[in-house]
Amino acid sequence: ESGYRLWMRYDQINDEALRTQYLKSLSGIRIDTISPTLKAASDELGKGLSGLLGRTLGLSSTASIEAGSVVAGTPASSSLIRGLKLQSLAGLGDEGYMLSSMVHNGKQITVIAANTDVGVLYGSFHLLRLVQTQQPVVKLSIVEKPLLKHRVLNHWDNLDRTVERGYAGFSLWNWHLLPGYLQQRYIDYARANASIGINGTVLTNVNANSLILTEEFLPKVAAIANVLRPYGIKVYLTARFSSPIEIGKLKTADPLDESVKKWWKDKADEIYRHIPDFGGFLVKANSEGQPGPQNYGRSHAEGANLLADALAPHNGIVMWRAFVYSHEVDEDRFKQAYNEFKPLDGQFRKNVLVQVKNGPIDFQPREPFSPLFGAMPKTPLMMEFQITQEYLGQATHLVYQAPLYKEVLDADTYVKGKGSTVARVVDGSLDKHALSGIAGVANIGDDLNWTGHLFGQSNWYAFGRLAWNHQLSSENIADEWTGMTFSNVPEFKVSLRGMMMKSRENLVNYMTPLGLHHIMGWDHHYGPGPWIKDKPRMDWTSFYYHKADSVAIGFDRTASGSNALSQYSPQVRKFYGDLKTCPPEYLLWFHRLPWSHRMKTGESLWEALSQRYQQGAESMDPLIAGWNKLAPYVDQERFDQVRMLLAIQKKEAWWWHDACLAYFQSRSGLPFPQGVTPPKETLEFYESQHFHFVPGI
Ligand code: BDP
Repeated sequence: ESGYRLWMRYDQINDEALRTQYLKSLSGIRIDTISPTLKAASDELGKGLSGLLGRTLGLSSTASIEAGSVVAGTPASSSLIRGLKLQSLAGLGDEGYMLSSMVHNGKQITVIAANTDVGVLYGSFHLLRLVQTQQPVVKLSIVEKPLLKHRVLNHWDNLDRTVERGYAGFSLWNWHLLPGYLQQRYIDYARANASIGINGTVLTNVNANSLILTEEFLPKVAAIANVLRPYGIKVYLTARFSSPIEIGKLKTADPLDESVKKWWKDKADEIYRHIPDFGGFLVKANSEGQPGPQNYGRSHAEGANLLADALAPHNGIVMWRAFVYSHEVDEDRFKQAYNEFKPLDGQFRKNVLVQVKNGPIDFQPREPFSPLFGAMPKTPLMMEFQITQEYLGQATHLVYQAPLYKEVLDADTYVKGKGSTVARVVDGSLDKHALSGIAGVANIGDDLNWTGHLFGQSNWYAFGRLAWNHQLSSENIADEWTGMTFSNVPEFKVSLRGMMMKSRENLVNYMTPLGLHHIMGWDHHYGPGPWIKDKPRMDWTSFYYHKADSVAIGFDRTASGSNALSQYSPQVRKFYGDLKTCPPEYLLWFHRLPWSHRMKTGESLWEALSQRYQQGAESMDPLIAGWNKLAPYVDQERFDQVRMLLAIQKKEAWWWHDACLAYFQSRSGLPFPQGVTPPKETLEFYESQHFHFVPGI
């Protein structure tokens, strides 16, 4: 058991009584017309229920309806569903579904109904999830529809199959063998995504290569799109802004130039000839050396609109990233995306979403929410989370990220009074946008278990579930995932939930406690590097963010410092700006404080910082002991995968502890408080560590 089957394992339920009970309600499947999507649904139901219930279920388009039949379809695909005249379908849109226990001609049946085939597919996965997690399937009355429209994975995959910030092997997309050879993995990827409602995927890196837009690659992209289509997944590509020059032989890529406009229009037409339901473009422009409209003195809006106009006739969208920070480092990097984008509010075409990273800097273990959320009411803002663990221990640390995602989604911007959460900005309900979306930078590669660390699967899963419904709790998502991936034994689930729920905070403690941020190793971002200073850009160093000296530590973002807090609404500004209310988790994000600063606990800042590092590193022992206790519930191979990685994680957690404490003590000059283990080696030792190979750069 390598982990390849993800959460779609469908092994027979051990408890015979339970199986018998399920078989009473789920004894055969009837799906009438078979479109590719309904075939996917019926295959999944057939395979899943037969596996779980240990009996091959009759699957038919003509079978008579018996007690226990599962009837799945839309009013268009099934005369039976049409005949039921289901009222709730009206409110379900084109992706929602209902699961209902009903009596039909005196027989108890289960209905999976939707307005569209993909709704039926989503409903089928929901029914399977209920059985996989051993929930009752009688008296069902479930109505679901997604809160967000575009639920998209972003692959940072290069055409040579390396993956930027990817720690799970090489890219899934085998460009060399496409379009002729279609791996089973593409189908399983589609199944996994459909099972959690992901409906789009950007195949290529945001640091884009224009070759993907040529006739050499488009047939390959079309082949992938053909595999994903039945599963309701649209394909998107990253568009390199200078493509008209690089592959179009034009002299300019100026968005206001007529030949450039025509080039993109023709390019869009060409792409849609290959892929009639192509989703659109994701663009990183004028950021970290990528070309963009500013090369021609044009704004981000002018750049985005150029592409939006080319895609509009085909109903494509542009996801334009707000991850920008300028060449001049005189302004706090925290403020730059807001400064550049806020003035453009209202200038984007209707088919543009501005895609904003969750925090103002870059996917740190903890960031306050980006102040752009709430600041651009006239523009739909798309959330960008990172599923791949660039700054969260890469593929060796067990970190369940749902709590991180939830923390951001549930944060209150207060822009329209209390309750103006980031989630409501993103789902469009706050400012009444029809377009809405969320993106997750994928952690998927060609490793046998897809994500490098088995628990990376939980983050892919959690991302999808929250993209569908951001109101779900992290605990429930963890329970679903563990039940489907490992075991439904209650003690097992409770223990694992506890371990998963603590994992992110533990990591914050051993990496960046009390609001420290961006203190990782240079370039590869592997391991600690709080000493990093004197690099070509100040805001790529660690020192820029913590500024620790013999007196104080932290980044003053209040009015006496960079005043980045002014980008938030007054309530948020006050909350973080006032030392009386600022939670310790965000302290050094917003305040520069003397080492002697008294925390609410009575400890000094130095003591608190040291203790958090200690707590973080020490948290590894209970985690390891906890996992070892779960051995009886997990097969050997997957158990060992996690066990070995936990040992590496423990070493690395102590490495963070030791290196950071050695460094910060060299600044504070203070003794380690009681109970804090002094670093094993000297600061020079930690600084001298070099790594010849770290994946994902
Ligand atoms: C940073 C990564 C870099 C990405 C960049 C981005 O270090 O590899 O290209 O973000 O999001 O997190 O564009």
